[in-house]
Amino acid sequence: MKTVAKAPANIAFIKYWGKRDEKLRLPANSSISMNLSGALTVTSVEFNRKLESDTLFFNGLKANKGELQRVSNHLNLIRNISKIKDFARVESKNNFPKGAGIASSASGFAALTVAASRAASLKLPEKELSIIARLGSGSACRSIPDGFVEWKGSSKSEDSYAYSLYGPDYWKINDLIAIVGENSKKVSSTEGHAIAESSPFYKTRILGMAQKVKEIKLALKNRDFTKFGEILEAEAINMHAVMMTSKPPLYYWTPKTLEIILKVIDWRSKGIEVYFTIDAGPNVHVICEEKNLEKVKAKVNLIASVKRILVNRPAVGTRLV
Ligand code: 2P0
Repeated sequence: MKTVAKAPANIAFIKYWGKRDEKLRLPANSSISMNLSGALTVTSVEFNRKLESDTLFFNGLKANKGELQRVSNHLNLIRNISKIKDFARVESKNNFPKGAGIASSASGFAALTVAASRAASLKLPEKELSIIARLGSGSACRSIPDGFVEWKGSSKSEDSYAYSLYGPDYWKINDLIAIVGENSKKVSSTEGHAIAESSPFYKTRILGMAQKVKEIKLALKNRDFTKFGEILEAEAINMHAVMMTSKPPLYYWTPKTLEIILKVIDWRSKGIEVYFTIDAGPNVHVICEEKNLEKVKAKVNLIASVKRILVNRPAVGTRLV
């Protein structure tokens, strides 16, 4: 039976950078995110007795060996639980550029987890799906539940999963992704996590995370956009400071990234309430309230180095199609 699932990417307001267990993908801290309505992966999985190996297609093209291996390892988790021995044919499509710092691994492993587990006739609860997705790619666990999400850090695999804090309709805020670069990044996130600890600022960062999570959850509860924005923007800079001071240093920003950062700060000083966050890539996520969406979009559009804008609202999590 062929099963199809659709998963959103997510943007972390409090980020996951550094692991306490690399293999189990247990994060050094809890993180907070929002699912993105405009950055989706649709994945189909079909287990078939006649196949002699797993096959994987991305946007219609055969995947490379490394990608196939990571997906096969993930399918093995599901095969182990379901006792299915068949290989699978997996087809995955994104509506956003791969490796541009928009978490394609998040939506990818979330969709794969839900599609493959159902194709294997498993009916797993959301918590279980989130844990399995996490084992494929940490941030993928946050794309399983709806809307605004917390992924709990823990030293135990069974306790490190994501759950919904609020549904997608809870708060009308937007993430406009200003795309300035579509090239795949040179250093993968997995490699980046592994060297995070080499930054002299890493320990200080981690010590402050629990408090930061508490504060942003309070801002979210109060729908206090000013507090929310101030925390998420400082958090993005904090993470990038660790990235840039790792050994070797990771510079995900390009001059275009900084150009947009400065614009956002300038717009804010002129009374439009906008904030930014940045993932492991050059693109800037511009965060605003829906009442300012058109105004902000027009401003981002005027920046020559922005190739395109992906407009997102909060979205549901991963669903079978
Ligand atoms: C996040 N990122 O919280 C952070 C912010 C990028 C910057 O999670 O090794 O692809 O597969 O668990 O989840 C990207 O790292 O890493 C990421 P793995 P993942 O969204």
